[in-house]
Amino acid sequence: MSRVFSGVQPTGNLHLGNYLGAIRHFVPLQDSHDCIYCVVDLHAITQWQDPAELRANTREVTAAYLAAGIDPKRAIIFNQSQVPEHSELAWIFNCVARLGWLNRMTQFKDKAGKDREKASAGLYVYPNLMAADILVYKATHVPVGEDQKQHLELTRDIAQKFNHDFGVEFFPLIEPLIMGDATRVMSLRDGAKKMSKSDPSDMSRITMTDDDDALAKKIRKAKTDPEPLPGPEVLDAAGKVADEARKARPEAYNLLGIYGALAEKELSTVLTEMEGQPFSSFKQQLADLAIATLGPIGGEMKRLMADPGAVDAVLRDGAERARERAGPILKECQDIVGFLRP
Ligand code: AQP
Repeated sequence: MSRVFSGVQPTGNLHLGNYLGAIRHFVPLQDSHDCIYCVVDLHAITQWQDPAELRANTREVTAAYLAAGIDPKRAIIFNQSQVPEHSELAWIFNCVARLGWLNRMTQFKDKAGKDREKASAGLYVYPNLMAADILVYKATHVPVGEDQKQHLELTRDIAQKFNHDFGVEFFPLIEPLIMGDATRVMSLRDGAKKMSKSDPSDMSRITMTDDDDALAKKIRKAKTDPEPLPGPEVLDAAGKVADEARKARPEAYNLLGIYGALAEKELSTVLTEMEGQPFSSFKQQLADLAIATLGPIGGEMKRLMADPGAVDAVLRDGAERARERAGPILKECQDIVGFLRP
C-alpha cells in the first residue's frame, strides 16, 4: 500500500483554503493508502509564535483533522516536534540541498518580505525540513495545495541527489496530489492574493471555526464586480477558465470555485446553474451552502477543543506509531551516509 504524508502548520486562523486545498482531500485517502498526517509545529516556529498560542493552535489543527473525518485509528495524527527523526533527517538534507535551489523558492521570498536579513535561518531551510517530513517515511504521495508544488519538486531533487551521491536507490521520487478545482482559494478581499492565515484582515478569509453569522457576513461582504455571473461559454476545451478571463474577474471565479468545491460539483455545472444571476442571489446560495457544509465541522472542532486531554491522547498515540515507522528508515539512512552507530 503506498504511503501518504501531509501536514498543516499550527499558525492559527485555519481557513477554507487549508480545508479545500488540503485537509478535505486527506479523508478519502485513508481508504486506499497508509496515511500519516502531521501538525507541523517545527515549520510554524520558522516565524515567531507565542508559546501558549502554538499549543492551542496545535490542538486546533488536530481537531480540524478529526472533525473533517480523519480516523486516528487508521491514519496516524501527530505533531512534528514529538518525532525527532524529522529534524535529524532534515540536517542531512541541509547538507544535500544546494543554496542555489533554496534561492529559487518563491515562498521564502513571499514570507521573508522586503527585509530578508531579518528572516530566520529556519525559514530559509524550511523546504529541506519538508523533504525530511515526507522522506523519513518514504512516503510517495503528498496531497497539498497548489502553492506547495515548488517545495515538492525540491523534495524530488533532494531524493535524487541523495540517491545519486551515495549510489543507492533509497529514497522514492514523490508524486504531488493536487486535487479538485478549488486547489487555490483566493482572498475574499482581493482575488489576486491567496487566502492566507497571515492576512491582517479577518474578512479576507473564512476560518474553519467561523459561526453561521460570520460565514454569512464574510460572504455577503466579499469583493465582487458589477457584472452578472458568467455562463459555461467561458470554459475552454479542457473545461478550464482561460487565464485572461480569470484575470479579468478573479473574485467571481474564486467564489464560483468555492461554491463548486463545497457543493462537489464541476465548474461547468455551477456556471450553467448560476449564469446571469446577480452576485446578491449567488452570495445568498453560497452562504447557505457554507453554513450547511462547514458549520458542522466548525462545531465539532469547538467540541473537541473543549476536551484537550482527548486531543492530546490522539497526538501521543500518533507520535509513537510515527516513530516506529521513521526510526528504522532514519537508521538505514545514517548507515548510508557513514555515521557510525556503535
Ligand atoms: N489559499 C489556499 N488555497 C488552497 N490551499 C491552500 N493551502 C494554504 N493556503 C491555501 C494549503 O493548506 C495546506 C497547509 O498549509 P500550511 O499550514 O502549511 O500553510 P501555508 O501553505 O503557509 O498557507 P497559509 O495557511 O495561508 O499560511 P500563511 O499565511 O502563513 O501563508 C498546504 O497543503 C497548503 O498548500
